[in-house]
Amino acid sequence: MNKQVGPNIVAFILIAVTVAILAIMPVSIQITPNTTVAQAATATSDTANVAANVTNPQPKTVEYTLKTVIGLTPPMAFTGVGGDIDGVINPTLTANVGDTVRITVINGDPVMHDLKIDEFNVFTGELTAKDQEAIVEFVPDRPGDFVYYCNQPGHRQIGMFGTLTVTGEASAEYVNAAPAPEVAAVATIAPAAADAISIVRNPADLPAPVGDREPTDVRVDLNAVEVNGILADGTTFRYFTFDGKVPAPMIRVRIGDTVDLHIHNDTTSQMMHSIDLHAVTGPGGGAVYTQTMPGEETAFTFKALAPGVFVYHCATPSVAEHIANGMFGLIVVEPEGGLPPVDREFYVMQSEVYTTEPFGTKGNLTFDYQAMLDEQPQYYVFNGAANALTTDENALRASVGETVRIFFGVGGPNKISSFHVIGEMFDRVYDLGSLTTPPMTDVQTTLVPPGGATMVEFQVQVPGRYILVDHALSRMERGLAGYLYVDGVDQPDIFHGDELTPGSGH
Ligand SMILES: [Cu+2]
Repeated sequence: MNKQVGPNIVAFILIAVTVAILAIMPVSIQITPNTTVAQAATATSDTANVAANVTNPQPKTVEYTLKTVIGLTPPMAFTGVGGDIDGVINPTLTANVGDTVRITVINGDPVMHDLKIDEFNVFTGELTAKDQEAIVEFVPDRPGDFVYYCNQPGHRQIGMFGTLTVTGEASAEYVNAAPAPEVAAVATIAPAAADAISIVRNPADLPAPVGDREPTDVRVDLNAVEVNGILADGTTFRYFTFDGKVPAPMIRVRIGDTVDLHIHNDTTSQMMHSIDLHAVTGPGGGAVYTQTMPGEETAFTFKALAPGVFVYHCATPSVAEHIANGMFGLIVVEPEGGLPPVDREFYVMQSEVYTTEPFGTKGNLTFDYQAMLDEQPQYYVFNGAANALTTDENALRASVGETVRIFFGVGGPNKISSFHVIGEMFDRVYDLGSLTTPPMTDVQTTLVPPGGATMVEFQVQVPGRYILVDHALSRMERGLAGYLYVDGVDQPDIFHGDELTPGSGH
């Protein structure tokens, strides 16, 4: 087209011709069950599109329907519904530049999904209920292969994506568009969730020792439930939990026990959940048989073959996300004859919380998937929340002369803990949670890997406040601390000093 002479006149003629062509076309021609050519009203509404039509075919409306599917290969995907793409997993969608592309997305399960195409600002919003539908409509302005995908954490990574192939020439509008000005993102933080509950498990909340008994059958029921929880004072976060607390309930059995393990996923859940117990000998530690939809229940049995302190966790993709959001606990398999008796037992687990907003931000914080991939948490926590075990309600308590045992595990998902109690040594460390290896004695700090645990024992001999930390002490500034209060009479032969800071145990 010669742009030197009368572009307005040329545009007018083109509009007229286009309108004339459209006028003699049926409003809607069914080409395939899934592809409709409709009157493209927008094509005549501005000259830019008209210019594009010179090199591109007549704009048409292209319709596709995609349904989410779980449990095939890949484990999560979109499947085509109707037309040429019927039954095709993650089908390639095609369109020309200038076409109106209409995609209907049906949620095929009660798990939260969506559909996004970054380049065209396409987003269905979150689909939370089974059979919920959303329709997106857009006009691609440039050719290329573009990815459509589910934006829920981990879903794209395990297969929920496909290609939209656009052919033709880029529209004049796209070619001539000035670069978009950089707009600084304005962070908007939602107010703290009004229904947020404490998700902190009290460290004294653990089952009684198994003791000396014969092997038996044990049934364990866990309920996966997603809740708004209190992460810090004035700060809330969406947690994934087993039974509403972090860590999940300690499971305590004996070697030789047969465990009948049931996972129920709460009807209010928006995710699948499952379980992988490190005490299990079998596929996925149970995860293969327990991918559980909201409102459903799964079960499997296993025999506890080895004694030890083992981590268990949700193993639904993104596994790291489900762990970071609170789905982990310990299963203690006691040896024959049980564990040596102690005066106090405690249950403490460390994990990281990945939020978009910086540490200390008030309001309802959002999970940051990229920060998790980068292993850059904002919070480090014992038992689920910032400084959770420093409160009067949840601190550890013992008396002078008593022997304390701490089952300590790291959910992670990513960071090793250098577990230490300020003001004490561990008399015994059952390193890496092994109960068949003789314990190390007189240890200051012990390493506990993600997905690992330890059992430490020590006698408390001097009253005061002791502080549980990860001796990577920067993490104390991000919420990682717990108090052990020891009451009783002073022991000046062991420790004597004039207290400078009231209440400080070190
Ligand atoms: Cu889960």
